[in-house]
Amino acid sequence: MGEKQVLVTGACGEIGQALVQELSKRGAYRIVTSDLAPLPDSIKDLVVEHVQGDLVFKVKVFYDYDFDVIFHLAASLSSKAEIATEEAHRINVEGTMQLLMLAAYRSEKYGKAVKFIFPSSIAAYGMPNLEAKKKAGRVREEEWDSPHTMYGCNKLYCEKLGMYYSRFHGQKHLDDNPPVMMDFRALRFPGLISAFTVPSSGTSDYGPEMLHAAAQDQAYACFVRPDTIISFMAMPDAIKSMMMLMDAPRESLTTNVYNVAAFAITAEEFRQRALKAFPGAQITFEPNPRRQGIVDSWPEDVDDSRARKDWGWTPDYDMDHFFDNYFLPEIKRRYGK
Ligand code: AKB
Repeated sequence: MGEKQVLVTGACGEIGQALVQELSKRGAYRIVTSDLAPLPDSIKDLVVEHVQGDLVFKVKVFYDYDFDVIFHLAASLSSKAEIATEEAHRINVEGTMQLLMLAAYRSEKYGKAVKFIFPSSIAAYGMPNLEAKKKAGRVREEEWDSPHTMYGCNKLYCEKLGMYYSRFHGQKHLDDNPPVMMDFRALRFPGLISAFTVPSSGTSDYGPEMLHAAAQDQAYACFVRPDTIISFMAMPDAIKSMMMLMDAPRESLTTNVYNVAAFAITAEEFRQRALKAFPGAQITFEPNPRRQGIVDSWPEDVDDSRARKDWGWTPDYDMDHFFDNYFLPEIKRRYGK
């Protein structure tokens, strides 16, 4: 089988770098990337072409490319999006819309369904208060979909746009010979943690920030309360889920949007794990009301049984395995401990 042509937007971000490395390791992809920034050294040599700049304006460059798969990762994350709402809307919604239109156009014109893999997020949910959050426990895809943040609204709306372009665009599905439609597949990720990169501008960042700070003997003031709980996932599992969803036969998919989960953990549990690994770690709690409010509106955990049933999803890393066999060994190596 020949090489598949893949576009990865937001390639310089945490998910982008890890995804490009995985695609390159697999070896059957011609990887094109885009981002506002130049490519970092970690992936520079793995990519055949990088288009630098604002996707909203750059997307026209891609109209002649025969992409098999588009991973659309470029986004303004939740904390930043809450401050710069208009910019977030432009990046998160207009950028996505432009790319969906491209995928829909290419699919219909050339009769080949472009796969569009879209990382959505637990930010698409909105729990009205802590009592409801505790009572709800693990939430399903169709529950509690009233996000409290600009970023969450953007993600939820773009899921709907993806469904529209892949199923109903132009209402041509009602024709006798409907055209080939693009193939939209979204994953709702929890907070992600990489041992190799540190996140920025998100609100689940307190978990990875705390651990990376502890490993470098830096004091860390956590911006949420100790009892704050949401689900997290190891970056290798996030990449695994994207590859599995990409590979899943279309007939096996019963929906366009899938939760994926690994382990729910409190901020205090993060602190205890950090102290166990780095006994001198200085971790305090100084909750920021706005960021606390955002995390409190996200569910404790998500129900990913639909992904498990439809495409065999299961994470490799539960909480113990994540700390003992991925994060701590890698991070100790990274910071020379
Ligand atoms: C963020 O904090 O904005 C993201 C997310 C949970 O979607 N990491």
